Amino acid sequence: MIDTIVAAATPPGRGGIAIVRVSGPAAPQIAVGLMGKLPPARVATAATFRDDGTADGTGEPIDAGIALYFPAPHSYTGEHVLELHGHGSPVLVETLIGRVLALGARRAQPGEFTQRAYLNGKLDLAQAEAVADLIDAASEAAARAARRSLAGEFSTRVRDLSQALGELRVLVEAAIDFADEQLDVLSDQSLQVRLGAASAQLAALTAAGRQGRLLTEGMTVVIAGRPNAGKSSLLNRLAGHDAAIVTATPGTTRDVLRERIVIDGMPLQVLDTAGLRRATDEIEAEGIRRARAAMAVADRILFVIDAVADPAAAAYLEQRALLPDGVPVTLVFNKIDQVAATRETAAAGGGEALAGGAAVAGASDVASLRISALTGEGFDALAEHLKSCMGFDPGATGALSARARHLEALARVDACLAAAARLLAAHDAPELVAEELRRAQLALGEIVGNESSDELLGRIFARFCIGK
Ligand SMILES: Nc1nc2c(ncn2[C@@H]2O[C@H](COP(=O)(O)OP(=O)(O)O)[C@@H](O)[C@H]2O)c(=O)[nH]1
Ligand SMILES: [Mg+2]
Repeated sequence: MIDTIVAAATPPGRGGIAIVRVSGPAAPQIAVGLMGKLPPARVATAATFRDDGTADGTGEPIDAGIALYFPAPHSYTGEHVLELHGHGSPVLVETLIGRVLALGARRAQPGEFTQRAYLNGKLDLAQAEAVADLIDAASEAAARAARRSLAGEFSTRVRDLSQALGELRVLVEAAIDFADEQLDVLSDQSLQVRLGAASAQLAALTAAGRQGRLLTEGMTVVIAGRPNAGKSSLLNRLAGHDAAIVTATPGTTRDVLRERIVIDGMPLQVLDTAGLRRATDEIEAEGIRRARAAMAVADRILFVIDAVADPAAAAYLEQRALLPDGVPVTLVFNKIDQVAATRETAAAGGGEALAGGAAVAGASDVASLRISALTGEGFDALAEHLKSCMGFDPGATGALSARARHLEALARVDACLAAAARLLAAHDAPELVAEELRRAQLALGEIVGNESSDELLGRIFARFCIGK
């Protein structure tokens, strides 16, 4: 038995109009209990919302406003929905909700209307998520990306890709069933071509989703490095205020600090962490453990080096093996204001000081920048670097709002397709190729939330009416 839910659809506070929304099978009888009649379907109807005794018209009026009734299945949730538009007073809203509860509804959980829309097939999972992204959009570009995903563009492209992979599977499964002709089918160039096309489709989808994710969730950048390198100073300058405590005492930062900043419309979550070294106490050890956990899920690590104390980036070379795999690193040589001074002193003394960031032995694969968190030098280049390495394009028009979970699923699809391509190239084991394709489809199904393998098998048999 599905229950009936109620909640205010407008934000709390005073305003011109407040809307209370009711969804579920009891919505019609609640309408009658409240107004003495059920408003005609989809027609804005003036009504008085009354307390007890409505049926005989004696109930005390709570408010007068507009009622809208959307009979199932033609509503947002797919259930009977009743919208009550009243005066925007928090007291009236609460009284009205209280009355609806007395008439048999219960309070809705967060997101429950959209959850019901999903369960009733009004939206798929990615679209349901786009509803939240649209509401949360912090910029016009983010709203545009969410709108496109909500309209189903992202889901459609996921399904198209899934279908392409399904067709490929059909061909590969055929090779398994006809073992004698296996080589012929597998060596068919068209398989390779189709797989290549699917990979290209995936790459375009991932790129659109990445832009959208950058617009909605922003990327996460973790600042790491030795104690006293200037990590907290870097965070403070990026944030534009003193978010973190900066002192000359190593080991000052113990917990992970998060700041949200925006660079040219790209939201950024910047995390400052405890310096990486052998901890001197339990709190610092926990801080370092948290620093490593934060790095593991970062989009990029800014590894801060004290360019004066450590011009050859020994701190990085020492930590390199301990950094999480697959998270790109930028070496940030800090305190260059001091380097210049040191260099002058050294030059005066006839020597040559090492200018940090010139080249780091054995670390040619990482980007490196030179900044001064004290003076702000190099921060424009840092901002440009962050935008370009994240692939953020403020003018991008094809962005589709996507979540980390979608991109993670797309990454798994990519791995499966790469594996399938390798197997195919080796003219080997069609079962394994089919398995990779199946796993790729399952990952895609997770995004929209409704791909079942039974459905897929059904499609295979429907296409391959094998009468041989
Ligand atoms: N000269 C100079 N000093 C800096 C710079 N950045 C940080 N410092 C100093 O270095 C010390 C450690 O800075 P802090 O941000 O707390 O480093 P953290 O331990 O890595 O977080 C403080 O005394 C800062 O004032 C810089 O760019 N130039
Ligand atoms: Mg610090």
